[in-house]
Amino acid sequence: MSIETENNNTLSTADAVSLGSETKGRLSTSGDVDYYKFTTTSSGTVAISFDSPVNSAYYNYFQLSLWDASGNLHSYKNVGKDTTVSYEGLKAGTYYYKVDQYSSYSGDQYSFTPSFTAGSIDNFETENNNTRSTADAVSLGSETKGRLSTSGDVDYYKFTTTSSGTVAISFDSPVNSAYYNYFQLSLYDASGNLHSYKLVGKDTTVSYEGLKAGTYYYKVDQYSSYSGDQG
Ligand SMILES: [Ca+2]
Ligand SMILES: [Ca+2]
Ligand SMILES: [Ca+2]
Ligand SMILES: [Ca+2]
Repeated sequence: MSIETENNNTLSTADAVSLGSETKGRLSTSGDVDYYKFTTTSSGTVAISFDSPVNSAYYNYFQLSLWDASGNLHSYKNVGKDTTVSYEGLKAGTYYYKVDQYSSYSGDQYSFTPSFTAGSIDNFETENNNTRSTADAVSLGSETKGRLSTSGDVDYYKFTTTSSGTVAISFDSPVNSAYYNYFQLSLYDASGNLHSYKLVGKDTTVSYEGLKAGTYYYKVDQYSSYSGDQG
């Protein structure tokens, strides 16, 4: 068990923590920010069990977020009670776990324990993939997982066809809404010309017909509603 040391309010002053061991901290004020860092030696999933000093299903006292070594946000979750978040698709490296206040404030002690499970990340997006030039290459016929880290995140993927034809992309949505469009799915050609787009809030397969052989870009971004869950 270890205890945070202030000031740990920035990435550069983050407290180093060990995988598999518990760390305790508290938000000294509503403006306090606590950064922790840990390093994984192979790719896989880190699950962080957060032990909250309050137990509310309605009020979010804490925002828990994970950042990579370059400062890219992986994802965040707002919580008011004990919560375990699994961060999948992490390549080996250093990560930052940030705890800060959300809409309500508790200055009582919290604790968290990160645990690591090694695994392949071949089918996960890699941030930053926010432009066509940093698009993740994906294979036809295989599944890729990603998430919108924030409502402003944009995820580009690219694939190449070797002959003319139709590409059908089956999108597995983390939400299921017939009324709200959480995602905008777009297809662009190699020159950045838009083929078409579709607004969706549930599982949807779109067939893009009449494509000539070449490289295409598939863009996933947020539309009118936001879900940061994995899709
Ligand atoms: Ca603190
Ligand atoms: Ca702090
Ligand atoms: Ca993303
Ligand atoms: Ca992205």
